Amino acid sequence: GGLVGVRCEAGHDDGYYIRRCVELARKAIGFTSPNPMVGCVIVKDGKIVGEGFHPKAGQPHAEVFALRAAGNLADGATAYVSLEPCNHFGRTPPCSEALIKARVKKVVVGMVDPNPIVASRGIEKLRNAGIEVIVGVEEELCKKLNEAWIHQMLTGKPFVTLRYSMSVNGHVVNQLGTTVLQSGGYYSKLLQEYDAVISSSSLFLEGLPLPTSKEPGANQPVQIVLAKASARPTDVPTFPNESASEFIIFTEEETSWQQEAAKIGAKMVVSGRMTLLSILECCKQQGLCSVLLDLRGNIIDFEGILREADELNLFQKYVVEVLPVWDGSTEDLLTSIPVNLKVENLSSAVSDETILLEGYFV
Ligand code: AOF
Ligand code: ZN
Repeated sequence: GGLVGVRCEAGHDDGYYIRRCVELARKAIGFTSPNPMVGCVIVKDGKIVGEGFHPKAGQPHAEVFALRAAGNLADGATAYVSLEPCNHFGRTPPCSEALIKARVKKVVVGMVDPNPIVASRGIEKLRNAGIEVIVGVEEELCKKLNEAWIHQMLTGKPFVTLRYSMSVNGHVVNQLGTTVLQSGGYYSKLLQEYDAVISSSSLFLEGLPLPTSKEPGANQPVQIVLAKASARPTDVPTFPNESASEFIIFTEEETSWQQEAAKIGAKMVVSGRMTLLSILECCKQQGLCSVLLDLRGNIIDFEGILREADELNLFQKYVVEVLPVWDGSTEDLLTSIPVNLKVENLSSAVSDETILLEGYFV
């Protein structure tokens, strides 16, 4: 009888169930904005008896789906939630009350809700009802899951990611890297996470593929097109109207694009001097909380914007794809490497694999 009173199951710890919550939450990737992604698991006697995630703003929260699935088994169970249960009447009633009503014994919370209308009130409510609450399990993972939502909740500004492809010798590569748009490619997966993607009109003039996610059933970001310096008003691009995407086109002055834009139902914004701040303000007004800036096309179009972003710290994250290509001459390299190195042999040292760099601006 050494096992008496000891759980014979795998004996998963709290972290395991919160990681499962995050996995569930991600099923709604791209679809919950302006709400966060949230997952919930109900565990009774070491077994999962109910799971749920928040599918879309306006629809029930994760806890509601998990409690529904658990039914009576929620009585005396432990609820795991990647985000603190809410305690307010928003588009849906408070989850704290739903958990109390279902008679759960314990709640394990990944992270506190930064939303000022929640901010620990859900936890307080549960504790006041005599429920044991543990806070901060796999907290980093839960924060990463909703990094964009947390940023816009705390700053009131959209979360902006800068994305570009780079040659091994450090040049921005404009034409390449299109294969990553295929289903399963990192960029295709990345795009579905964002509310909007900003690109240059030269992308269309050069016939490069539209930055849309190729994942089946994916969220498609709103296409924000900047018609800038390199786009002469007479160069009217053809916008792909088979695409299900919504378009917002920014121009500094009236162009002859209106007709083409109307065909795809695009909203035209004539802004005068185009600044990233004005573009982000527009995003905010449209309820677009996360934005990906795609540097493909003509880099000149982004010059002012990049300078502004740098000065005002408008970028949060970068995703850079280093391609196994050499861009232009070997001149830059020759100035920086020992002269006895054989430059001709360098290309063979580069693998076929691309390297992905992801990081944060501080
Ligand atoms: C939860 N579980 O699954 C989510 C929560 O307008 P509402 O009613 O959907 O409320 C939105 C706010 O509720 C959102 O800003 C965030 O603070 C919280 N989201 N809370 O307990 C969930 N999605
Ligand atoms: Zn809720």
